[in-house]
Amino acid sequence: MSDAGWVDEVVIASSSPLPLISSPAVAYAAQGQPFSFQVAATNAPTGFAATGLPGGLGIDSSTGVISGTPTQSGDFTASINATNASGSSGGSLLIRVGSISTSLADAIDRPGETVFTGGDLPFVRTTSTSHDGSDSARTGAIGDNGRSWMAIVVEGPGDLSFWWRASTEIFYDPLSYSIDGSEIDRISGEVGWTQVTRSLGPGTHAVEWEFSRDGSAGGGSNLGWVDEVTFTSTLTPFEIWIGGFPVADDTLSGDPDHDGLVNLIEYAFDLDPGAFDVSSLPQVSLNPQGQLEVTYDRLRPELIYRVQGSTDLVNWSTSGITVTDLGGGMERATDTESTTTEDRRFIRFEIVAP
Ligand SMILES: [Ca+2]
Ligand SMILES: [Ca+2]
Ligand SMILES: [Ca+2]
Ligand SMILES: [Ca+2]
Repeated sequence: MSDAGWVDEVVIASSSPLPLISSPAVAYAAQGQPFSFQVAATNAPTGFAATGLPGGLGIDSSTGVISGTPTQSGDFTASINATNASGSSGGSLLIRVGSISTSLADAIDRPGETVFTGGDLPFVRTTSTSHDGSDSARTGAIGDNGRSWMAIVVEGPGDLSFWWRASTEIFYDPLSYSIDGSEIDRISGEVGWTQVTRSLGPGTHAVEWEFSRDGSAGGGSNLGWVDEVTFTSTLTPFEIWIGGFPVADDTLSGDPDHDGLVNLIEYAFDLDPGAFDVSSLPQVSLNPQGQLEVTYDRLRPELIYRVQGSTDLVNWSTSGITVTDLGGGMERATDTESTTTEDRRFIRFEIVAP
């Protein structure tokens, strides 16, 4: 017998990479309310699968959309899978099924926004303790080993801010907050109203507060509170506007519809950056004095609209251009040099973004 081993002709086959699940690891749903969640993955997935979904939900194996109406509340950790030509890879998705509370939306000062809550006992609106002097969201009065959570979903990028307070068993019964399923911070013991601020990146984000108690003992009121939740988008008005169009190039200087108008111009005149619509631009005409004239809506307050004249299409200047305020954001630019001194005159818009 011989203690030896051999390796010969090792071939590492090159293959395209497996799909990688890229959608959030947590989603919030309400019992009895329609739910929809897009499972997303990198590397061109062609099929999807999920097991362990809450009753009432199913996945579309070609689109990866989980939808349906959950029939029971609770926490469900589903196994999800994405497949492409190279194979498949998986991940897990926590679906917390609770309820939607409009009174909590009012309590945390996001009226009309969706607020999910659940756990052994849900959060409730209270007027007896608040930061704003009016009302706040209070954790459920859970016992040992209990959990009470509240969540909102926001569209980044933007700045999150809220106030919170705790009166619990120090260290063991924390009120925590998490972003997209990852805990960011926690408070416990006697903690007075404290403000938290945090910047969130682009995309959809879930913000969750959870009060959890361990197996024994308590402290203080055994409660936590959240108030004055704000989320301020840090997108520019242009970014919000272009986000409403399914265009590949969403930069200021892009021209994805190839109509010769860059996206900044399309934005300035509220055209469609995905369609050929040059004819919708403000039209230049001759006034009774034979002067070039254009009437336009100064639609975007952050932009500079400047009309310039030229005799040679090379040198442009605002000299001779008079602008009349027509009220309501409308203006009329008149080229007073257009007939008196020149044989040929051209006018154009210059749009300047901040
Ligand atoms: Ca409030
Ligand atoms: Ca405890
Ligand atoms: Ca264009
Ligand atoms: Ca266009």
